[in-house]
Amino acid sequence: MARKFQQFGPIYREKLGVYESVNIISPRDAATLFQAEGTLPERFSVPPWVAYRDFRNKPYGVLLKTGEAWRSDRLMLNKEVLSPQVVEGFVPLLSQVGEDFIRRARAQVEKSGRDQWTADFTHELFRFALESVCHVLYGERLGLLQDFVDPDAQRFIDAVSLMFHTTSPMLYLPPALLRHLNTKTWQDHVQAWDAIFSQADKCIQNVYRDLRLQRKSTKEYMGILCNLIMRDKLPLDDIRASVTEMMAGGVDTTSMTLQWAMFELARAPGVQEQLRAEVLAAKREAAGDRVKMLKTIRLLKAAIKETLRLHPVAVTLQRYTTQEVILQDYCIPPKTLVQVGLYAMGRDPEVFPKPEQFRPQRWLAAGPKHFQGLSFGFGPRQCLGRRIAELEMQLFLMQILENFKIETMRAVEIGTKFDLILIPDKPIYLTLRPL
Ligand code: HEM
Ligand code: 2DC
Repeated sequence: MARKFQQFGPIYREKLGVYESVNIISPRDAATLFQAEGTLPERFSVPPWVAYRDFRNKPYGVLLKTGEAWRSDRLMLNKEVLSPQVVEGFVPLLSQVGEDFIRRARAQVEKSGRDQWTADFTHELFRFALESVCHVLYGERLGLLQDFVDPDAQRFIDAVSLMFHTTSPMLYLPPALLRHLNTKTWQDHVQAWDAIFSQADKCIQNVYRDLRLQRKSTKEYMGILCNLIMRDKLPLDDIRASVTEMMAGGVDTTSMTLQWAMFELARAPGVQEQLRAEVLAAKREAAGDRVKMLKTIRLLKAAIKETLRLHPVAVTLQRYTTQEVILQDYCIPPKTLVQVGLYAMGRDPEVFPKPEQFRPQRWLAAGPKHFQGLSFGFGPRQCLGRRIAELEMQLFLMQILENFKIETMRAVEIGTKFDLILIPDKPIYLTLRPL
């Protein structure tokens, strides 16, 4: 897309399989698009995901619902997943998982006998991310940061990666055709979703049973699922559909972003030291209180934004226009799919001077940042897991910086690959060295 914007300018039209879209890159055009999105925004509905649910007769969660059905589910979910009061309650749960990661890292350092832990952290971070999202969803630990990993949990992780991987070759084919063609990719895709749904169902059934048998202590935070069930405002099937989506959406997204963040910090030791100084000062001032610390670590938050600028999870954001929208000298008719080239925007020198430089400070400098930080999308349809993801990543990086120096062995250039979400095109080797 970056190349096409160069060739055709900031607005171009493209045909993708059977779908047509208008692609834009400038924050100003993105602003115009989102300001006209109304109360029921719709994005491109990933056809293989829709096809699977129709094939197996599974209900849609918020990810795929549209119209009023989407809105009523989403409003209920927002209260338990995004609202500031509830979100503060996630801090102890996510810190605990982070502490376990640190403990595990120390054990690995011990084991190496070389005062360091060098590895491709992909799978460690997948387990960390699944453990984190499950702790807030179900109020329970899976124990994935121990030496023995539950094979069911590992199957879930593998299924999510396979689900993403098999989506991209079928991305622009109509749902009905996918089933009809019955390719190997489609079969793998169905298997992957089957594994995702059955594993999520087990977790959900466990919580439901504990709740019925009053085995859940009502003193501590009981988890998002429990609270949704007890509120009794959403049918159980709808709760299940959206909780399954959150469980699946919580693995590759935050873990890949954390991997990129550590990679960038390893390559920019000066920035890493600045962040560490900020975190240690915050820790002293807040006497270790994580909720307080989170209010003062501005540069760390900027570093996460900066990571997502260079390495967004979503290559584009999309909306269907509901009315005529004027972008520069183009008139876009209603019902047009418009894509904001998030990856291309993050690397556009017109928007971000010296875009190749990892410089968290740019987010704290004076000047307009209008519609520049769009990594989680925008408005009522933005990422439902945003607050969970942000907190999880902030706490993880805080704890890593307090304990380890992050280094990278070689100066290998790592590119980006489209695997439905954007991921590194080769393994990233990182070293954690105790401070
Ligand atoms: C939607 C990014 C983590 C669950 C989205 C969208 C983006 C995004 C760009 C589309 C938003 C839009 O169209 O405006 C990210 C990034 C993440 C992340 C960058 C982490 C670094 C998560 C996590 C969860 C999650 C941890 C689950 C807890 C969802 C769901 C939707 C969504 C359910 C669909 C919401 C709806 O349609 O109402 N995410 N995400 N995401 N995300 Fe995330
Ligand atoms: C993929 O052209 C490229 O957050 C397409 O947690 C346009 C498109 C549409 C929707 C995007 C998708 C892209 C990338 C992955 C996203 C998805 C919306 C939500 C999803 C960004 C850019 C993601 C990863 C969710 C996934 C939850 C799922 C596992 C149940």
